[in-house]
Amino acid sequence: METRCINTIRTLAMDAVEKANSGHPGTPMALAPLIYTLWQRFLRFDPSNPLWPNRDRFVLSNGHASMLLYATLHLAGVTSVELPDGRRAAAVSLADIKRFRQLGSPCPGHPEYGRTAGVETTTGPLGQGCGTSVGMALAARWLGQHFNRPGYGLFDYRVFAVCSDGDMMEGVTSEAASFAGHQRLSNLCWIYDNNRITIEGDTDLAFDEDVASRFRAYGWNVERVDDVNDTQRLAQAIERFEAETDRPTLIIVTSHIGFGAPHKQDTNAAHGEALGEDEVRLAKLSYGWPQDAQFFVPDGVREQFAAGLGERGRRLRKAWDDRFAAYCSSHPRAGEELMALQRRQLPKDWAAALPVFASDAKAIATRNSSGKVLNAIAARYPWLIGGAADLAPSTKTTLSFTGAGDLEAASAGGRNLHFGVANTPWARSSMDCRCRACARSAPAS
Ligand SMILES: Cc1ncc(C[n+]2csc(CCOP(=O)(O)OP(=O)(O)O)c2C)c(N)n1
Repeated sequence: METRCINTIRTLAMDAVEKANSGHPGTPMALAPLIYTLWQRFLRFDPSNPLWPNRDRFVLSNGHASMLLYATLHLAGVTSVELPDGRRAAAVSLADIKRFRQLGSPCPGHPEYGRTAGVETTTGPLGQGCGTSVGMALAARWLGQHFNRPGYGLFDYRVFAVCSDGDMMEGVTSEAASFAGHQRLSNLCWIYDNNRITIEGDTDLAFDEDVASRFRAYGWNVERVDDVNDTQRLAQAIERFEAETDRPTLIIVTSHIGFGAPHKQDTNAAHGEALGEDEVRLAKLSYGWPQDAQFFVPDGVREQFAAGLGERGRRLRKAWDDRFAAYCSSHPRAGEELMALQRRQLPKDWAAALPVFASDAKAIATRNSSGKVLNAIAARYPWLIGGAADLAPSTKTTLSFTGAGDLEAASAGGRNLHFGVANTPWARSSMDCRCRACARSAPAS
């Protein structure tokens, strides 16, 4: 049944790319065993409630392999918005998969946050998902530190990001990984698809660094799995990640792009275009699949996901809901705060102590007035966290009120984030980004 589920992901991806005559079949074909193992055996995620606050986050940083995620969201029965009769529609139906890459489809070429339930962040520009995942892991730890109370462990979710050779080449990935190591984010797991193929050909063209040594130097735990089809080894590596307590984990997995396609496996021809009818048939033959069937989901596959991921996620989410209800009785203020955060509402009194500056000849530098305003707001806005790329003394963005503190591994509930001299698209990612883009794309709950 495991093989059947994995091959269903592979063939749905191949068929969707074939129908669209555009997209990336090779990496979903290669990584199907990985996503199956991770989601089915480990991910704490309730398909019937994809916004449950303590869910594990899954990020596909190599967003071009989007069919890997869409096929899984479909088979796992992830639901989206609530219909008028209380039922919930599928986040990705089989009909949606048949409309892969078409205008308005929940299955765009690259995953887009806010368009498809179960897509935790927009990816496509390589490196971006890696970076964002660091912000997510930092947020998870902050939430735990801020909201957990004795007897009420509300937040302990993990963040998994799948990344590719291209991600590893991108500079932002290095910045984010270095910072994650510094912050000792043991709730963060990256899984690197080491297939040694990019668009122009073999990675030898441009990339011979020792990735494992680089990440060890960043302070990460590094695991290796020599064959992505060995789901036992994959599971063991993920278990070792789960046992880590003070450093992030990188799992380097060797895979074969276009796995099973006799003429295209291990070549860049499997990267970014439809395989072609004949090659698809031959790949299906190699899986023992009916060659003429398209978008075929065999009996038992959806049920298998429901019995594994679905059952585990439902149980965990329900236990969390009960715990949160009790938490709200014992700690009503914190409970309200958490609800406001989830709803992206500002605290009621956030503007109660705003300073007023006289408009007179004795001017005050705007960075100084800005710093005072920021502090006046932040003192009443517990989840306002920030930093300034090593410039806080200059930009006056340090939060200096009593209890603000630094956000470090040893003080994970702090408010000042020292992220160094970094480019930081990743720092903008955590739990309550209020930029226009995020506000626009907030998923319907
Ligand atoms: C920042 C950025 N530059 C370039 C691209 C275009 N692009 C898409 S995939 C890719 C590389 C593909 O190689 P790899 O990352 O190893 O993915 P795989 O072929 O294994 O799926 C490139 C250069 C991109 N998506 N993002």
